[in-house]
Amino acid sequence: MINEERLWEHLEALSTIGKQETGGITRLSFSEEERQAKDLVSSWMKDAGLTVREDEVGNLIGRKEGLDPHLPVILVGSHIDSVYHGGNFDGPLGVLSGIEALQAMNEQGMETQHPIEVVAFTDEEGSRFSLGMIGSRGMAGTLTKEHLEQVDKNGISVAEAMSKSGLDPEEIQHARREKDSIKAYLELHIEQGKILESKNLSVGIVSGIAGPIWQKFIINGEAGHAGTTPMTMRRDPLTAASAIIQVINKEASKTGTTVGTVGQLELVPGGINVIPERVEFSLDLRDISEEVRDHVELEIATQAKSICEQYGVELIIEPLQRVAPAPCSDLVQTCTKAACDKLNIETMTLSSGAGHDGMQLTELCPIGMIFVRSKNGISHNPAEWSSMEDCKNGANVLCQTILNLDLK
Ligand code: HGY
Ligand code: MN
Ligand code: MN
Ligand code: MN
Repeated sequence: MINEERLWEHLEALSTIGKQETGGITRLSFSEEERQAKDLVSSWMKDAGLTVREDEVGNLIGRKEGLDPHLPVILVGSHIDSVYHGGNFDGPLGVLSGIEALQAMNEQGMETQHPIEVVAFTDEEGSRFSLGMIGSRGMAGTLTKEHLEQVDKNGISVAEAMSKSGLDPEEIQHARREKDSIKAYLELHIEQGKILESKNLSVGIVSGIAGPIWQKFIINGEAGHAGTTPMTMRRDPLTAASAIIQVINKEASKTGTTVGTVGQLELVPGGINVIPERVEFSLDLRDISEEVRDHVELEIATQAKSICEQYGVELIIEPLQRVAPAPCSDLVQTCTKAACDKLNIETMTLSSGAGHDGMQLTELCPIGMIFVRSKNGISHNPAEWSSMEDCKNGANVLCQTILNLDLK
């Protein structure tokens, strides 16, 4: 059905944009690299025979008309922005497989009743503004003015970055889709974990997506002279922070399903002979159960407060994002299973620890995901890799699932 050589060539070509000398890809939202990537992907959408547009929040959308234009859209896609020093497949596999599926349909003269769209969502990762999923929030109509005020590490806001890339932040509400305008959203993505590999399976069907809480912990203490300040007379925020980070690790490890990560840490002023004045670190806390996740969050916050009292330092916990875990719809899972059966591809159902754009669309339409095996489960790392065979299987399942959804 799909042309795996062409898909592989596109994956390799896209992976050259944002390539870092030190390895991996850094392609941040509203950056020059992302603009180049969008131009390249847009040209492939046109080659596939799709009409191409960019919506008011920068989502790049390719559309294949259906025989009945009044029917809701079947939406597929993913993202082409990356984390710092990320891999070649996280995001691009879903966008390029969507284009490849529609190109194969057009080349083989396959018509569908529903119009089909493939989208490259803006800023899924959140690497630049510590928010994430800006494009899918825009499509869901949940992107707020506050979101647009969030700044990157150079103090540039989302709104400014949007304006610089030719978008008008005042127009974002026009990206919103009406509830009955999308029949279903389906994303092909690498698993970014080890389960499919451990079962020697190429493709998986996602049952649900764990919900992330992102917070910034700010601890204010008192800068001082490393040599003249006795240990008993310090208000050292870094000592408190290190105790809190141990609590995060302990509490998140207790449930067996929760994951807690401190990915960013900054201290001020950062002198070798200066007791720090302030420490900031991030918390990424997830679980497939919202109740379990929120309980762990409370545990961490309670213990963090008492640690800071003990060290005589001030604690501020700044919320960055909070996304509820998202179930994948039976409709999409059933259509995906039927596609695997038709293609004779053995599969399994598994949950996603990683967040994805579909989480923002659950109020708009049923969502579903297809996973492709990740070598050693590695992702958000230059060593991220999936085989051409597995990518071909995933893209064929995506194509067949679209056709199955079209008959529903
Ligand atoms: O953070 C995530 O789970 C995803 O890679 N954006
Ligand atoms: Mn991703
Ligand atoms: Mn990612
Ligand atoms: Mn995603």
